[in-house]
Amino acid sequence: MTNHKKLLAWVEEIKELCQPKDVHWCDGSKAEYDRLMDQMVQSGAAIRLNPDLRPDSYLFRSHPSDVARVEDRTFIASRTKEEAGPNNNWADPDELKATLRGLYKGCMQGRTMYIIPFVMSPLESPFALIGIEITDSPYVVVNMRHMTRMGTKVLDKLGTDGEFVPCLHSVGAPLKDGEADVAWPCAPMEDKYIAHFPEERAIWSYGSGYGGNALLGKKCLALRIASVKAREEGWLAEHMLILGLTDPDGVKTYVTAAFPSACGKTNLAMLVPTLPGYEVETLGDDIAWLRKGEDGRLYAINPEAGFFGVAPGTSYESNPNAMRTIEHSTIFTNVALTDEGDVWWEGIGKPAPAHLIDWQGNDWTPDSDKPAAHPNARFTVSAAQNPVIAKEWEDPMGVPVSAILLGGRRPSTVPLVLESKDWTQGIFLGSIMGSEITAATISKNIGQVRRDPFAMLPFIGYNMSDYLQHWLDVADWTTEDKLPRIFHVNWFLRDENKRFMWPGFGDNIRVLAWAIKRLQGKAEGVETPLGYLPKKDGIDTTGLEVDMDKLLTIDRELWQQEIKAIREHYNKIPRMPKELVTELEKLEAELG
Ligand code: GTP
Ligand code: SPV
Ligand code: MN
Repeated sequence: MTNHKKLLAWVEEIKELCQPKDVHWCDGSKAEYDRLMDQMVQSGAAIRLNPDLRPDSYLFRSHPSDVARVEDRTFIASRTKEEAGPNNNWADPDELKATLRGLYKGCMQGRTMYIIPFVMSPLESPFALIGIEITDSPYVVVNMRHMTRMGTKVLDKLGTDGEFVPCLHSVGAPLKDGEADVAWPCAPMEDKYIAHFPEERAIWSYGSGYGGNALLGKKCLALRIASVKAREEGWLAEHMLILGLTDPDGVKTYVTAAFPSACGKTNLAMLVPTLPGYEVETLGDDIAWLRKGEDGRLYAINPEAGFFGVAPGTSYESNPNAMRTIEHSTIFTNVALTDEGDVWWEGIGKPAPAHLIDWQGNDWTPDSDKPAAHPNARFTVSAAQNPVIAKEWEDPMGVPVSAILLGGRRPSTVPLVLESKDWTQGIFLGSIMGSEITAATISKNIGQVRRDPFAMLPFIGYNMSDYLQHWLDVADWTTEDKLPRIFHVNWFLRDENKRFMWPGFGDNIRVLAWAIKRLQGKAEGVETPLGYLPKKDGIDTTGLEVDMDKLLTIDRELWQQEIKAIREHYNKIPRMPKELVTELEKLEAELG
């Protein structure tokens, strides 16, 4: 097992606090995974899907109150409120710990405490961050096996005194003697806490079993804690996909893209181009860590090992590579179950069968007025199963990035694509990013546009003004020619009938192709106050019926309203970096 004194002492402390019925150190093996799945099928927590249709795959249904990240219950407990910033819920670390200790006391009674040694980034990467998640959820264990590199090999790497981030998780549902368990134990909303202690680099999560609330390597460690570390050490931890794009000349370019939750990262990362001669390969679909390499360029690495992807809308037409990835050995959560024992969801590309069991376990027919799958239903699967995974995706040093895309869901105002004139304007475009809120977070305001700088609003572990300054400072790390170029995209413009004006998905290659041509000096841009737009025929639309005039407009009236909204957003962030305020003033003078 381990002789790591600090780890053993911590495990002992948590055992005493949480009082589990027993303790299991996870070795990360497939045998262990299978055993846990068998137990969960036995207990009714999991359903084994029909092995002829979906081999080695399982369905879980969460409690209806525990279906997504809980931003209102997520806390950054830095020493001061100022360090957490206006973008975070702050709590005094000592007070929060006292509250949480009260909740953790005896919280694992009747349950097994699992110890999951895991690493974010390939084990051998010099940038790897090791975490130890203690959890009372076997569902978390099996998900972590797909999403991270985990098990004994991580303990070996940790040795007797290696550094690790302690990640404590409980579903917050102790079992009394003889009390039967429920399929998805969790605590009521007001008792849920996703707590981060950035100074001491610790994560304490209580009361939720779902996604980023519970798989603590992902948003909690690889983004919130990592972003704090990154700022101190001079790198970036970002909510970005990483893809490799080979053009018809055989030139391969690496691109990252920051889109908010449920805004198209997984889809773009696996895109099947509709333009001949182009090829896209995946390196990551959700998180990128960016560092300066020896040659002065920015290198991106995906710290994760799997995909926790949105199921609804995923079909052989929209995202064939995701569909192939999840043909076997996949965990599904909150999708619908067919009578044959396979999965179904809205937008899977097949009409709904006459009968299904919906995500809450109830009978469902096409007459039902509720969706059969929850809008934030997800699949968990190992990235290695993706047929277009890049062979270099586990390169311990990462890949050099030539372009960064920013984007969100904007039904109007923001054109299909823009290129920033320079780094500062690019960071400005990142700072004003807006997007409709999606079902990836529990919110009363789904569909409303909110400002989500760099798609990191829920994931920056410190003050947003310092975060934006950190992005501006990247310009001082290297020379301008080595910095990635920054583009802003919007796949989600709608016409007066609320229909999408851009086909999206595989056709997004047409925008990527323009971006690559810009890098190569092969496409002209039309200068606007917001950056360069493509020329009228700059984007290859062969075979499409689209209104490029509308897709590439900067409407003055809409932008006057937009600038007011941006001003309000800026006013809510004290200490906004001066360079960005100057950018806004320029825009106000030119468009306002
Ligand atoms: P997270 O995992 O929450 O971070 O989401 P993500 O950014 O990876 O989003 P994902 O690719 O899973 O897409 C979310 C939803 O948007 C799915 O229902 C997709 O079908 C839909 N979507 C993705 N790309 C496009 C696009 O180009 N156009 C349109 N109209 N919808 C898209
Ligand atoms: C997101 O919400 O951005 C996700 C899903 O990628 S979760 O892991 O729940 O954060
Ligand atoms: Mn995400």
